[in-house]
Amino acid sequence: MVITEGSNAGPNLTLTSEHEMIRQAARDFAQNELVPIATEFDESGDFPINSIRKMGEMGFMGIEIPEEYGGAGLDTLSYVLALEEICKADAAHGTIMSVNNSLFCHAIYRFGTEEQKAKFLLPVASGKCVGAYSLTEPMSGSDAATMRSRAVLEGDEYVLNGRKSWVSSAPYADYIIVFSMTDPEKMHRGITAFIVETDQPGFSRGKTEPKLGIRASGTSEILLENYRCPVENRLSDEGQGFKIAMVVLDAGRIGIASQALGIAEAAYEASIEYARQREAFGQKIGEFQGISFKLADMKTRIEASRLLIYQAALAKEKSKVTGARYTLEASMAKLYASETAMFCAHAAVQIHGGMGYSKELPIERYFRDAKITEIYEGTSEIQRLVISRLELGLR
Ligand code: COS
Repeated sequence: MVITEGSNAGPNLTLTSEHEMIRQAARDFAQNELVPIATEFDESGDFPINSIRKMGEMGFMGIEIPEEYGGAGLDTLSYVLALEEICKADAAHGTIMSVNNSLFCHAIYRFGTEEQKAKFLLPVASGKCVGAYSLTEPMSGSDAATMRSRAVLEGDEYVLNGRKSWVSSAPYADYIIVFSMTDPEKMHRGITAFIVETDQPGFSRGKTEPKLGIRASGTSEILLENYRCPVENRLSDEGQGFKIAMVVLDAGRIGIASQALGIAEAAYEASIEYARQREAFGQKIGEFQGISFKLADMKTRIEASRLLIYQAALAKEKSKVTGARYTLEASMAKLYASETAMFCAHAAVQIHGGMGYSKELPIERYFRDAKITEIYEGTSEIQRLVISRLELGLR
């Protein structure tokens, strides 16, 4: 992205021609391939494996991973631009893409050994296999350090036992990064990350969640019953799991912010179109201030979200060189963009009136899909906690 001196309206933030090309490629793919199937998959709740495979062929499943490890070798801005376009068409595809890129590939690329990269990153970043991430448990959500699952070292294998919940992509995932307690007395410093292969004995899937939105993204429990994980599949050292989980969630939150932006834009564009056409009391409804002010607020919040997301993407890019954390930027982007998605989807339903409530239009889907962005990968309350602690110097 190039930042130049601009008009009275402020600096011009101009995308490079390469970024424009990536955005256009993602937009064309999303509008041509995903828009036509989004409603069908939302209704069935089936995992859209065929279109996910196509996204892999397009390089969307490991955008920031170097080509030698199966990825597209692009930067974070390319990732957020592509993800926004995918989510504008269908947020469920976006969830699968975000989890694959931010939570699985990023974790293995950043913390994995060369052997782990060859075995797990290459197939997942290229989109041939699906990756997932599992931190949450039935009694451990926001309070991630209180997990009950256990991993006990026996010879050169860890024996994993426990129940993990709300694992996105789990019904289809080939590999899942699972966080488990190796030393409960050490609390968060006793958590370790493991790469679990879902075709091995001791691994099974529990109930699939009947969700309000992003219904095609596939979310289930996973059960580990004496699952034997070879030491070479441990990600980084014992006790590093909580830090890995948090570092990876920083990347994930930029992804969810981009997803939220895509949903907000879809809701906004449909609303503008409707407000231009629909008439009431002898005029276009967009001419009523009650509607036009809603549209103004939607647009303003969308553009503010975009700036926060680009700022977070640039901070992440910089961190590849400096190693500096971008927790603050990621949390602010996620908080603001997800609340913008909810605001815009809510306004879009209202602007469309009865048609906004009908399954004949995708507006009600945007409304259902938007809600999760305020919940997963850290609720809005957790983002406020993270931001305020950092600003107050408490962490
Ligand atoms: N990057 C690197 N390190 C981080 C970090 C980050 N973003 N956030 C925390 N840490 C480190 C801290 O530096 C601290 O390190 P030390 O062990 O060296 O002291 C350690 O992790 C513990 O941090 P903290 O004391 O802040 O942990 P808390 O238990 O208070 O919890 C919150 C922190 C609540 C922010 C964390 O548990 C969280 O993000 N929860 C939400 C989890 C979530 O998003 N779940 C959804 C899962 S995916 S659907």
